[in-house]
Amino acid sequence: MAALDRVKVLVLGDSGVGKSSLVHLLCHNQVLGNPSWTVGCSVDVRIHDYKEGTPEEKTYYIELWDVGGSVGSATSVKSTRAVFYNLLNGIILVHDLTNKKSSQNLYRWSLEALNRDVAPTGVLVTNGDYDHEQFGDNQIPLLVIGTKLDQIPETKRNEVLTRTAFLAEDFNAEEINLDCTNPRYLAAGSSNAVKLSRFFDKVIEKRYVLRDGTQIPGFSERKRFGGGTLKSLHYD
Ligand SMILES: Nc1nc2c(ncn2[C@@H]2O[C@H](COP(=O)(O)OP(=O)(O)O)[C@@H](O)[C@H]2O)c(=O)[nH]1
Ligand SMILES: [Mg+2]
Repeated sequence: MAALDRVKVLVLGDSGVGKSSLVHLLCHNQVLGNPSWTVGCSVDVRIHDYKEGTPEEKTYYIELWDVGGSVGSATSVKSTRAVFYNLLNGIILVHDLTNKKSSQNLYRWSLEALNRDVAPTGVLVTNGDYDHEQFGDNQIPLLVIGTKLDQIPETKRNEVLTRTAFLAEDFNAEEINLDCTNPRYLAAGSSNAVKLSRFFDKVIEKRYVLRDGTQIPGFSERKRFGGGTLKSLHYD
């Protein structure tokens, strides 16, 4: 694998929402037969064609990091988990459409990963309300994925989808709702597949931009393709 041809995307959300199932589907285009409890952190890779169909097309390795655990963990556990949050390029926030709590917890997950989980009294508490400013200056691309769409009765779909649309808007993110046990939801050419591809393109485009919006010195597409300046730089 050539240096710098990979990006790191965190997959965050409560236990049981379907992260392992989703990652398996994203990386292998197959349903995960027998999901087992994720211990610690697991990483899988999706091969992505950046700017597919254009002269700039290039294959990237998208590492999907499924960190696992609970957002309500003790501070000591959270700080251990924080090592996985280094050098992240994007975040997929996963919630279970049948479980409102898992949606609410996405605020806490994202704040934790973006290193803003600071004040215990701050944004996290107030019954679902939180400070939009917290996400205003975020430069890391986010995608919100709702799982278990198949478990929502037809009569409740509109209500649930309205709720998730607001959630995605809060994160300034695109959203995809699906059933992780059915690969049809991500079929090539479907609107979900297009959204997904656009998200990964954005992650790749923004990978040299720091959290505060500044460019990492010396890192740009021009440099990368223009000369051998970065040849000796390895990322692992
Ligand atoms: N019906 C249905 N079940 C799902 C879906 N996504 C995940 N599951 C099931 O939910 C359970 C937890 O999934 P898992 O991927 O292990 O969740 P994780 O703890 O977030 O990694 C498993 O039994 C999955 O088969 C979905 O979209 N629809
Ligand atoms: Mg898991």
